[in-house]
Amino acid sequence: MSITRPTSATIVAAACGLLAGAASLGSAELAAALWRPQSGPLPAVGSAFIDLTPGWLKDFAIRTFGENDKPVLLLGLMAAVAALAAVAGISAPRHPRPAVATLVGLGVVAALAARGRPGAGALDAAPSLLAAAVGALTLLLLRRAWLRAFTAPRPAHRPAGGPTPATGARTQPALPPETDRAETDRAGTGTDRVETGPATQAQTPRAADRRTLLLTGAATLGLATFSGGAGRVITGARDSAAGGAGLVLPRPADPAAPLPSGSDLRIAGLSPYTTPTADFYRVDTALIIPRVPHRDWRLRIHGLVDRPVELTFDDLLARPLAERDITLTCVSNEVGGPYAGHARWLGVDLAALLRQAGVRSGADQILSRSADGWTCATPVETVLDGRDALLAVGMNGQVLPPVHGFPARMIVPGLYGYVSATKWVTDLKLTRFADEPAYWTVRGWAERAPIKTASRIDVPKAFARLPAGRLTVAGVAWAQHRGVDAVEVRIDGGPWHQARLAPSANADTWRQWHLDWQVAPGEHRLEVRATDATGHTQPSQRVTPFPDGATGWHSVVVTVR
Ligand SMILES: Nc1nc2c(c(=O)[nH]1)N[C@H]1C(S)=C(S)[C@@H](COP(=O)(O)O)O[C@H]1N2
Ligand SMILES: [Mo]
Repeated sequence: MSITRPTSATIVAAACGLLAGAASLGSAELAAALWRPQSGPLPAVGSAFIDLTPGWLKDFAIRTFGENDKPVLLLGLMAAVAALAAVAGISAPRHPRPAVATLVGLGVVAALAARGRPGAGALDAAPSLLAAAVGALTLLLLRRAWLRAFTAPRPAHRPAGGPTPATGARTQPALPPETDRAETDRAGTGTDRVETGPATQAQTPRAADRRTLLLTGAATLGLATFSGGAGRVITGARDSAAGGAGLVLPRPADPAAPLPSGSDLRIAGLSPYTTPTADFYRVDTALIIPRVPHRDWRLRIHGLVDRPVELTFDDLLARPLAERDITLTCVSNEVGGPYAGHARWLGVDLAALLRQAGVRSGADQILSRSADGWTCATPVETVLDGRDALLAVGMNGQVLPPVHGFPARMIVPGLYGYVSATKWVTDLKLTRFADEPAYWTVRGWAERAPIKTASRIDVPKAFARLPAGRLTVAGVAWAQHRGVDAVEVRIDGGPWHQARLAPSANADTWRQWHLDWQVAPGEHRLEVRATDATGHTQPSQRVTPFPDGATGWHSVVVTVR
């Protein structure tokens, strides 16, 4: 078998497939925008994929692509659809049924995925079914145009007394093999031109067929761009309307004290004490950020309670708001990793809300649920033990941004995000751990997950090349709700040296630290470890984030010249 260059006929056929795929996705985008953006075929399949991927693959994606894992997944899905659509286009002339079945099949799979999302109804399948129909229809239309343009012209189109076909293939009803087709095409065009005569008669039958194909293609492209673009515009308008723009939050009844002076050492390259909201890490399973207009938002507190509660956003704002400094950390953070951030949160006292509902003695778990169906299991006792657990509506002096959970999210100091920090929260059910596992517990992550004591070197950066002399080593350390008591640094495995600790707002936040050093030229390895207020020092043993958080000392290697 030899590899031959694809003929122009084949390339045009592939383009027809791609156009059908684009029209299909474009129309689905518009339909989904009119209904629910999450119901679109790509988000639906992508979300199902996220929920179904085994932990190792998810870990790989997070390690490799970081916070770009979602765009990478969407691009991958689009590439897969494009490839299948192109193949469908190429096979359509001779095998129309499998080609159409490919596009319809994709749409049906997407429809099933959309229907199967948490909280989805029958209508959620509609955009994908529309995609299937539009894909099939446009592929068939383009196929018909392609056949006319690239195979034997129908005798009816020939001028009376027209030329005898140059080859037998021209009158053959069955499709010739690809190579013949291209030859026929070339021969045909040549013959037509010779016979056309006056330049004013521009359209030979063959050229007319080509023009029809081009127009059909252009119309399909127009449909794809218009519907896709309109879908985008509608979704964008809805998103900004639902994002709480113009919403003004009440002043806190219980404001946070000003940050202690010196809590931010302001060393270049060191993470600022308060993470600017725009730089705050984001971790969630949402391919499309849930948009819940605050006027429609409701929070239900039910399950093992004496008095089920339902709150509107106004009810929430009518309660006294507290402002608290709390550092959030993700369990998936590797040693030295970026998934920790500090913010000043504004919210209502979560414990008071639960007490109002009256938690029954049997309940040991708060199963919180987000607008997109994600679930999270928080131990009841951690919320009721007096710590500053919040139902937060504000972050760093502003309304909670959509990516961080607008209209409301949970924040519980001392617990990793996956067991405490439900964004877009709409439901709190008091249950038992033994009865109802949450999203990540089902996938093997620990049921209980207090944040482990950790420290990170921010300055110097790994593999930095530095001038000899005084070297500043600086970073952050956290042990939320216990507090960091000491940070030690060592160089090249030597003795540990106490770093200077900056003050922090409270034990629920991280602390900055730094240490100055005289270093000799050469390659050096810097290591850090923290000790929390219970006297526990970070162990050297490296453990992966799964199933309850990484351990080990962060180290960086630098070269001093
Ligand atoms: N609805 C919802 N809330 C969620 C998650 C999620 O996937 N869905 N992820 C949690 C995890 S694992 C973490 S670490 C924090 C991160 O919060 P952030 O994105 O605001 O930094 O949100 C938590 N809340
Ligand atoms: Mo997380």
